[in-house]
Amino acid sequence: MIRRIAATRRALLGAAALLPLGRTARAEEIRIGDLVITRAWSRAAPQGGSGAGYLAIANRGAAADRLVAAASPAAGRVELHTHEREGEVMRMREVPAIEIPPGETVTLRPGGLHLMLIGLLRPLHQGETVPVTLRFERAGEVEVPLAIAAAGAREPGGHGH
Ligand SMILES: [Cu+2]
Repeated sequence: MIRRIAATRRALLGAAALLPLGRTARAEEIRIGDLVITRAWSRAAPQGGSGAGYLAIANRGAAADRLVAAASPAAGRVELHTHEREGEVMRMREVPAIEIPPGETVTLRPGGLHLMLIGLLRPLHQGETVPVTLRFERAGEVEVPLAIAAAGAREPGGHGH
């Protein structure tokens, strides 16, 4: 079941890569179990650096789920991060999991919860997509293409500073 979903996702990802970015970013909705994932995006970043991953996860089910791990063929590793205030500055901190309560939508966004793609094995180019595999405690694994926006963008499809 999980494998079949992954294969379907891969096929869709191949097709999505041929579409203009804006259309891809809006149309993309990924379902796995009770979860619906939308607005999956990233930002342009150089090889060897770090990239970020953002997305909205809606839990349409009656049971809580948790995002417990993520990975990408484009990065050495992917961590789950949050931002927290430390005196006057905001710092990033790794978290072991991200809770997805039933009936709620959790949004990973700049300045808040996010995926951290550490040690990029290739540059992230604006207009392309980068695949990330998310592992949920209940729903299982799903591959999600992140649409790459400009460096410094604050929203999917957004421009830089
Ligand atoms: Cu981070």
